[in-house]
Amino acid sequence: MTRNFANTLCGLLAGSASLCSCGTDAPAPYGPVPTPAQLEWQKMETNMFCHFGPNTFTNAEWGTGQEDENVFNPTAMDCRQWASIAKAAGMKGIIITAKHHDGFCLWPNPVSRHTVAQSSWKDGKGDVLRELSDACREYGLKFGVYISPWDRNDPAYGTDEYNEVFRQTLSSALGNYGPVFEQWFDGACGEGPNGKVQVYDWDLYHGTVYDLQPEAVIFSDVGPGCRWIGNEAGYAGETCWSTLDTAGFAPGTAAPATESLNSGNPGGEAWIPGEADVSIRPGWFYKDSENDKVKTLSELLGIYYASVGRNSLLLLNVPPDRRGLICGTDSLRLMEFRSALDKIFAEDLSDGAIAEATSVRGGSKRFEASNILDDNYDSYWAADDGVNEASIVVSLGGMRTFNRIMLQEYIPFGQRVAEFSVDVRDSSGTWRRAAEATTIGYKRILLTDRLTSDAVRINIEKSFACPVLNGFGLYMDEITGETEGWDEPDDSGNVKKSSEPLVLDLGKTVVAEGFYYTPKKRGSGGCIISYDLEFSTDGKTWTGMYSDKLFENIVNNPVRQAVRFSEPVELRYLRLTPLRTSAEETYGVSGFGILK
Ligand code: FUL
Repeated sequence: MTRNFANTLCGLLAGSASLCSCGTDAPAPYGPVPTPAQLEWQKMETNMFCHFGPNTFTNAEWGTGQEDENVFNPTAMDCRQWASIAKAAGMKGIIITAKHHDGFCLWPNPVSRHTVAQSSWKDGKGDVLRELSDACREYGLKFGVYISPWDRNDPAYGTDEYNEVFRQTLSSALGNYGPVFEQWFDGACGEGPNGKVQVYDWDLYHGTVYDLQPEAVIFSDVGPGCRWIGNEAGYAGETCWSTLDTAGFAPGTAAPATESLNSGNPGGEAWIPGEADVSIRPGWFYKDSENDKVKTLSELLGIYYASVGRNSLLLLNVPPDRRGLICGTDSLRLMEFRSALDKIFAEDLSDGAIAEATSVRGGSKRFEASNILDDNYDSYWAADDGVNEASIVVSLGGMRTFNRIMLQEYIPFGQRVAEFSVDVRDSSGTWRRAAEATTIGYKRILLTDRLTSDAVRINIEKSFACPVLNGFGLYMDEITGETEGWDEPDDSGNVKKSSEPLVLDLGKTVVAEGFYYTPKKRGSGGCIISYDLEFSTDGKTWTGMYSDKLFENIVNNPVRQAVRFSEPVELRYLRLTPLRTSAEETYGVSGFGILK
């Protein structure tokens, strides 16, 4: 009790980078560090995105701006329903598309003639921002807004005058609905109704946000609060720095390369952590036609591990339907997602463990290794200055079986670790390598095989300054289906001729519940769009499973495609024959296997 209290106090002092009176000084911060608002934001981990507007009623993804205001007419809108679902799903905040590219404002924006006030919805008296911000407050959620600078409706778009109109738009949305935790700026910049492209005045926009909402974290391709993760599929890089170099870059076409956004820049000049935005459906806006394409539980878990588990926030879009409600399919999936996460992370198998490090800063109890095992965010292990390689052995006090290893760096002192590995000790007392990785950051979750061990060794192999860790956990995920096949972790996969089928030989007959195909990153080399799939137990007699089947949306979103069979099948061989590919002569492949 006393020690924890002392730790908390020291941690708090250390967090504000002051010296502590406990003997040895806390480590000096390394490089840029998060502001208090960025730190609070990082701890939110998962938030809900709501794309809602005229597109919901026209099946469009990008409205033209010419839509009649009366198109927006939700029949039973209830933002309390959105908030209660988000809360039950464990989300910490909701971000709403207050204005998408079509320019329609979900609140009565006095500087626009294209808003809810001009619609007959609620006789022009409706205000989605009012209802949602109230609902968020009631449910203890934070409230955020997406406001697109690109405006296909505003006649001034493309002129200097528009920057002033947009400033007033921001003021009206940010000044009247209470605290806004995140301002989401899309970098899109197309032509306006006058045929002209706008030169955005980002300094003016940012200044306006900070005047009204000093605590808001501003999202864009280059921050300044947080950054786009470089894809709309919800995955951060295996390496993911919260630091980014932004000199010479701007949101939109002048953004850094998507690799930089995905991985950040080691030693980057500014603290701009990643946010992975992804929709629970193929599109961002609700469409009846996509009700059967809501992401599966295992896809959502995969996204969670690849975002929150890789030092990024997850912003999961759950678009309300034409009634103005989140539909049953989506809310049910969210509840499955939450209960799966609760189940996986319910028991930390390192509870009761003992930790010892090769270096403890100043030999002080305040920095000892066991600090990574408690639940106090501000108590941490730190090595001595100049010690950039160190190990911690966590003794579990008995054999434990797990397949997820969670680590946290104490980011108030910056992000330091660039390479690390984890070993486990098996029943014969032999240490075996379980995982090797690069960055940790606020949170890293390593996915391993099922391991049974009585001790875990964390080896920090390269750190830009003495390592500082504050969290560790071991978990068993029995829910995410195991796979067998192959995946190229570094995406060094093949490019094959379109006429060449992909054949998998598992070496023995197994029961498969589906299969997966992963194109190369960003679809390089092209990807398979439609295909035939056959299976066989002997490699001679083949049975057709699918003919001319589509990988939907694969061209825009070239990520791993997981297809579940209607019933399990016994097979040893699987043959995927491309019928149509996005590049004429070739297709890329970095993964192909079965789902079990
Ligand atoms: C993109 C937009 O163009 C999409 O419509 C969507 O809003 C997504 C979150 O950001 O850049």
